Amino acid sequence: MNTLKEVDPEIHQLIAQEEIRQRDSIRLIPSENYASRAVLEATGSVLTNKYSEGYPGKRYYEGQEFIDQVERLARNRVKALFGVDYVNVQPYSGSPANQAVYLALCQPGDPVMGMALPFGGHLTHGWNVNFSGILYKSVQYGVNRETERIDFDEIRSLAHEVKPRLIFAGTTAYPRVLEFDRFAEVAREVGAYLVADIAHICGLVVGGVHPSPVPHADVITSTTHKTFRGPRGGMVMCREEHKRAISRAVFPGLQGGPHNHTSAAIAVAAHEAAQPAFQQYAQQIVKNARALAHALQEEGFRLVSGGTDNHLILLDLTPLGVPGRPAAQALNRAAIVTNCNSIPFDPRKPFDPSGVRIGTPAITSRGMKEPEMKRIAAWFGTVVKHMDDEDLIQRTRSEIAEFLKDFPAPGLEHV
Ligand code: DSN
Repeated sequence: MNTLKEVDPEIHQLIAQEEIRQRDSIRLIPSENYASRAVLEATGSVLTNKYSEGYPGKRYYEGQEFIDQVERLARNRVKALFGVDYVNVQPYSGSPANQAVYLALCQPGDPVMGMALPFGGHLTHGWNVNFSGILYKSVQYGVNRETERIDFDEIRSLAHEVKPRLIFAGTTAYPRVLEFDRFAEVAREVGAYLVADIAHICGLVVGGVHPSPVPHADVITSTTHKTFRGPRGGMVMCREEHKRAISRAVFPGLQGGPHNHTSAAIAVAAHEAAQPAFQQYAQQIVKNARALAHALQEEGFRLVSGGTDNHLILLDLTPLGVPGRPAAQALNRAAIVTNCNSIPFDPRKPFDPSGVRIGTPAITSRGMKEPEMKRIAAWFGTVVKHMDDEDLIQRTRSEIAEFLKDFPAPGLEHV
């Protein structure tokens, strides 16, 4: 980044500081990761200079001979990874990908169903302050109070009452397997489209450690920067019958020119995800999450739903008498980065919730395995139980800085 340093030392300095922060912390936010150097290079390439409204072979501007090849490669590689009929890599991120689905399949005012945000859904699955809850008649489902798992009896009875046009199956804070076959059964019964939003679990599906939605869902959306380890971006996959509606919804329905640098980086990430090492990576994410969950239980933490099947753990701090936000802030001071999060039926407010959400994608990218999960759980427990002991927090931070030297983070080559 020598040129940047010379031209804009202020921004250079901030990027360098952020890089050091990413290097020197245990990053447990389950939706974050470390993209590879190759993905970062494609993202920072001259493809950012080109406009390409349209699709490969049918563009509105000239000069697309290389851009068309880039976008075709991205699409074909993702198609091969998932075994789907059609892939669109143009959505700017996950929310625009979901917007495209509504635009393609629904009319404003249509009934739709998705998981409520406080139960682990996403804003775009019909939450009331989001376009999806404002423009559509959204009915939300949650989880069962006892099991803290998705309750298909509830979903079925709601779906029969509401007759939704589409049902979203997707989560951002749910530690269990998403049973796409059972969602599809309900969707079929009521004549709804099933939309699987696999943003969080994309890499796990590719790695074969989470069931694929492909045989069950009409449309699949995802971000590309979470477990998939690509650039910040989005994609929509669908069956042949929805290809035209989805592609028209993305462009010209919602967007102008695609971000070609992002398409290229998605192609690179798909290439990396096709290597055998990626399967091992995905398996290790899940093994690490189980090991971390187990070690945290031994530290006395209550885990929502009692454990995890995927990359994510949701902790209820109520039994410790500690709210989520100050705990997450104390952890951050010790260089353990998490986010506070609502738990199912949370009596506290979303901005000051009872839980903390963590996950293993980023630490697994650094090569950590089960023994490291025990150490992380021990530091985690110490900090949360002694949140006001700043000396202890700073000592923990120093120990963590030493520990991290053995686990270089992919992509961070400037520091
Ligand atoms: N913001 C993402 C997450 O953290 O889960 C969801 O899009």
